[in-house]
Amino acid sequence: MERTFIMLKPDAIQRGWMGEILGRMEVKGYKPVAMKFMRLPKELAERHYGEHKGKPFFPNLIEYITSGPSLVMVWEGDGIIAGMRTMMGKTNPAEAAVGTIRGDLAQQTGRNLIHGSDSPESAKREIELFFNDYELQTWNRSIAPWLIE
Ligand code: D4T
Repeated sequence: MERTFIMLKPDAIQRGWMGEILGRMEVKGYKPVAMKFMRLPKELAERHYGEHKGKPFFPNLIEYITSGPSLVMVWEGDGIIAGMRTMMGKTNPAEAAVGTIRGDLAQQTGRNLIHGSDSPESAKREIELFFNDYELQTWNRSIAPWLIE
């Protein structure tokens, strides 16, 4: 089963959208494996967004992402990396489809509520950046056969 790294960014917390967003993931049948509520230290934020270092939006991105607590998580599901990217919608919420998290709940790229890994390689890197092995829960739920054949 595939795992992905998901982060509800400080605007999602400030705006009170944790329950709404987690609810969408739960009703889809995805399974939480780890969660931490934390304000990202600057160094961790810069490592997470290392690929964007030097771009014009980088300083604002780091300021925003370290401005308050985020909810960092690992979720598991069949094809969840692509599935979560679809559920999140395009990076720019103005272009994100109605029905997606960003399309429904956000307006600007710099306040786009949520991050999700974009590939298996990113997922592995990001999960290892934020979590130790002992923080990742391996568990099964009794309804699993009604979700995965
Ligand atoms: P994240 O990584 O936050 O899930 O966003 P995406 O994976 O959807 O998009 P990304 O890596 O291209 O961008 C990372 C992060 O930078 C912000 N950003 C991006 C910005 O403020 N201005 C921009 O022009 C771009 C491209 C938003 C998300």
